[in-house]
Amino acid sequence: MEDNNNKENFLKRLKQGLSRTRKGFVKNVDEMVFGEKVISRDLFNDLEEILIMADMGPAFTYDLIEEMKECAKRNELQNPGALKQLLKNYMINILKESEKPLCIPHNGPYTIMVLGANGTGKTTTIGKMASHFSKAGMSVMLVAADTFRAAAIEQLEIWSQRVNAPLIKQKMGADPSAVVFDAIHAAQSKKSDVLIIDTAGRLHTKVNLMEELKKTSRIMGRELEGAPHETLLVLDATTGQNAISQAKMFHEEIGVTGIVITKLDGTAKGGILIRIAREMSIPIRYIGIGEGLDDLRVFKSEEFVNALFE
Ligand SMILES: Nc1nc2c(ncn2[C@@H]2O[C@H](COP(=O)(O)OP(=O)(O)OP(=O)(O)O)[C@@H](O)[C@H]2O)c(=O)[nH]1
Ligand SMILES: [Mg+2]
Repeated sequence: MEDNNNKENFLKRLKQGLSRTRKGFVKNVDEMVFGEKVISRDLFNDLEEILIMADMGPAFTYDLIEEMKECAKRNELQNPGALKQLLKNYMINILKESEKPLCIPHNGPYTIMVLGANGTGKTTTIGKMASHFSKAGMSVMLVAADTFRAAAIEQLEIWSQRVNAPLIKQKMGADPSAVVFDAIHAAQSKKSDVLIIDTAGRLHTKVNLMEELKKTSRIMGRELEGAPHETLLVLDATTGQNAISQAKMFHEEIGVTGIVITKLDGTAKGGILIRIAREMSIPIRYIGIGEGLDDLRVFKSEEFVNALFE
């Protein structure tokens, strides 16, 4: 995943993946900026509208425009091009705060409980992460704790075969806490480095879902100190504002330690990363830009912003 050839390929795909966000945002900024000769009040108004449309969020937009006005007053914005550079730097600075890659220690099993609303990409992300960790030389075990749907267990099983990682499962309808109980003991006896737990995105009610996730997390902590070491929330970028509400809800209920943002390839709402970074102080661990095994990337702020602007 990290060698040069792969890196180049990924950057190409990242740029391609972000093309819809770029078209809806950077292109507008470019048109606005090149259409103007001087920095004017209208320019700020136009920029404000573009930022809001790209889902950057009102807080970020307000701060940025204020900062730009200050710079303009100090004559630091000589031309609209300088304004674009300022925007880019501002985005990188905000996103940098959220750039804290997962660091897996050697004294495993390191347990990652994956949460998220239905269809956000949990199971797919788990498959990609398992492949990423295996390539880095770690032994990975997967856990089918989404026992609500038979298809969910089968889907994870396909990934487990694809990435050659053992799967711990029980029948549909089994208690997820019982599945993770087994899994933790299996991972300890097999000396697995990483244990990744897939959970349900939907139950009969939201209250049931939250209670079940809390219980699963509690049982893990009881069986293994510090577990789950990472509570990883998967958000679908195409859902824009909804992703923010989900982040707030899961964080309040369960406590989230890391975020993955998927489907950046299918949306013009890439600005959602800015909102997450600005409004939630939770690290963004990975971004997803496609359905394939290699379409997951450790989040790097500068790489992301550069890919967006190039
Ligand atoms: N384009 C694109 N599709 C993705 C990405 N990640 C996941 N998907 C697709 O999104 C769909 C749902 O993914 P799943 O992994 O099944 O989602 P889930 O959260 O496990 O869903 P439930 O188990 O039903 O809650 C699948 O068709 C995936 O292939 C991504 O980064 N880009
Ligand atoms: Mg799933």
